[in-house]
Amino acid sequence: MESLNSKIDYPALGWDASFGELPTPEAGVAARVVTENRGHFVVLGPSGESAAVLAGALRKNPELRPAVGDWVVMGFEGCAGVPTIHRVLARKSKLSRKVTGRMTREQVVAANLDTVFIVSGLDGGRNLNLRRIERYLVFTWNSGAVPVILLNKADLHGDNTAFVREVEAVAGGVPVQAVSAHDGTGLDFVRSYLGPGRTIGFVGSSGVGKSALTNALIGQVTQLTGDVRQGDLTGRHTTTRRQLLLVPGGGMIIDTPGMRELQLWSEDEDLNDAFGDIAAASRQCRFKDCTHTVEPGCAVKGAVDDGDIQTARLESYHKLSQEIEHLAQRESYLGRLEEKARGKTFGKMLKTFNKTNRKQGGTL
Ligand SMILES: Nc1nc2c(ncn2[C@@H]2O[C@H](COP(=O)(O)OP(=O)(O)OP(=O)(O)O)[C@@H](O)[C@H]2O)c(=O)[nH]1
Ligand SMILES: [Mg+2]
Ligand SMILES: [Zn+2]
Repeated sequence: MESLNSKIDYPALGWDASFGELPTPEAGVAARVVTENRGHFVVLGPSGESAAVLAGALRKNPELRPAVGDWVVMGFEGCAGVPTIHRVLARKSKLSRKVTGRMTREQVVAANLDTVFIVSGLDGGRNLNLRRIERYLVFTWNSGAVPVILLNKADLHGDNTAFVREVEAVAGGVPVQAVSAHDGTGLDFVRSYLGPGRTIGFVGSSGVGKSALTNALIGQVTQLTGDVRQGDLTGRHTTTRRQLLLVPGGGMIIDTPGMRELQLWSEDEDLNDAFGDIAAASRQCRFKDCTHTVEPGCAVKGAVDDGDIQTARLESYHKLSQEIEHLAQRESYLGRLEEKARGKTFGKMLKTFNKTNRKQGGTL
């Protein structure tokens, strides 16, 4: 029997050697997650786009669940021929944040991206927030995908050089490009990251124009944008679901809803990637474990005094650093709790075992 897997152009959809061999027909069919809505998935597989459901094991464990952009293996044994997703293949990159609220859990925003575009809007000062860009850089460096910064709505100004320079100062070498979804400025730059098999993603606050850029690159209105005001949309995010879309010339875009609150799921390493200037200066601090707050001989504070690093940037670094440390503490605390709980369950098991055994004349 010819494998169903051979009927689609997997490489064009982003499949590469890092995902291993395509599954044999007996093992299932590989497909890519296009979107998800309350446990209902849409995947792109050999029969085009289709609905898919999760196998029980994945439904029960949030950590095993697929995200948009994931490659999954599905079977057709389920009810009425709806494919069942059995497992998620190891990701080559993943954009993760902490779930909102008090829970300490990872939420995978999108998977298997090659490039993540951090989008800001040039409409008024409110959206060009350097501190927010720094936060998004730490978020993106963690993903394993390459970050690029886009300043959208360039059509609102004659000359955007000053904006680009201002952002370059906090970008740590990440490219910064002024673009416009409306007049097409800079779109060729974005297109240079697309092409068969390449997946890009747009992240950033609500209203910066992620969906407008998506539409401009696809060449037709696929995504609803903020100017389409339907009574019940007012005051809410226009895009409500993450979605993978095919670009006619090759490549894919994952459009995401703006995040009201981006809580990090990152590590110190990501912070150093995003704050290369501070990381470099810190190597000259007198103390190896310098916190760049009160220590004498702190080269980072020296750089601030010299005007090489802005005070606001160092403050931003401290804030994000504390957030990452707090997250690490919560994680290890929860890990310890879990261990304890497991220990307790084991203790209980042992007790029951010994009780039954005693009755039968022996203990462990
Ligand atoms: N002037 C100008 N306006 C733009 C541009 N791109 C987007 N807009 C406008 O900005 C508003 C928001 O655009 P969207 O594409 O919906 O923004 P979004 O980032 O997708 O927002 P969410 O889906 O809510 O996260 C709309 O009114 C767009 O018309 C641009 O390049 N220039
Ligand atoms: Mg949108
Ligand atoms: Zn220091």
